[in-house]
Amino acid sequence: MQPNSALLIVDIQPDFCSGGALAVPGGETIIPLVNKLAQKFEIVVLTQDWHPADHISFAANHPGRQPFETIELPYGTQVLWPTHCVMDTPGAALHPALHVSHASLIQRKGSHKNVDSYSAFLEADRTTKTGLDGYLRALGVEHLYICGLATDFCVAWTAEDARHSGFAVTIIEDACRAIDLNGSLDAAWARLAALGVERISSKELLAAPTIAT
Ligand code: VGL
Ligand code: ZN
Repeated sequence: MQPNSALLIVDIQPDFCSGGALAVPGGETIIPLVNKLAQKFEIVVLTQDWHPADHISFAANHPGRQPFETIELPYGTQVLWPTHCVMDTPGAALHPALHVSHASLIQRKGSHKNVDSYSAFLEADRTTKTGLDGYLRALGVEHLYICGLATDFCVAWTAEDARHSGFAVTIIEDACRAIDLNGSLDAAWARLAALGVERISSKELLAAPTIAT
């Protein structure tokens, strides 16, 4: 691989896997592949969805509201989720089957009570930065490969913001799984294509002697 490429592994946590609070269908099935892909990269960053129990994105914190309904917040429309990835609970841990010891950074997100953060770069108010942009730039990263959960939310929003920040972005399609809520997966792919986000299969990536940048 070229040192100006990095792998970003999004939200592989028990709450997004079978039996979890916000299970993404087949979420855990990508983990062996993600472990293998990570070996191709010198620079690997993990993200971790990490909410306080009173987080604004939880339906349980809006009396009379049900999970998967939407509400309007000062920063826009917010999907109300089942309570998930509450900081310091087992469901919020990095998944125990994930073996990426050489990852240099764990970027947490969604920790501010009043704002969600699907993106690993910019919170849902579209103003508050996580700092990930500066970290990657300081390492000389120009091309981001992204995999993880969920394709249509945290992977997609992260990929969009990465493009807006000027990175080349490639999503490793079969190393992701989607929630697919009311057509969210098709909508996400359309937005990503319009921004010039590339898609690649893990087979293609693993076969490449070096990663083209
Ligand atoms: C996610 C919904 C709420 C994700 C996180 O990781 O895609 N989705 N929080
Ligand atoms: Zn969340």
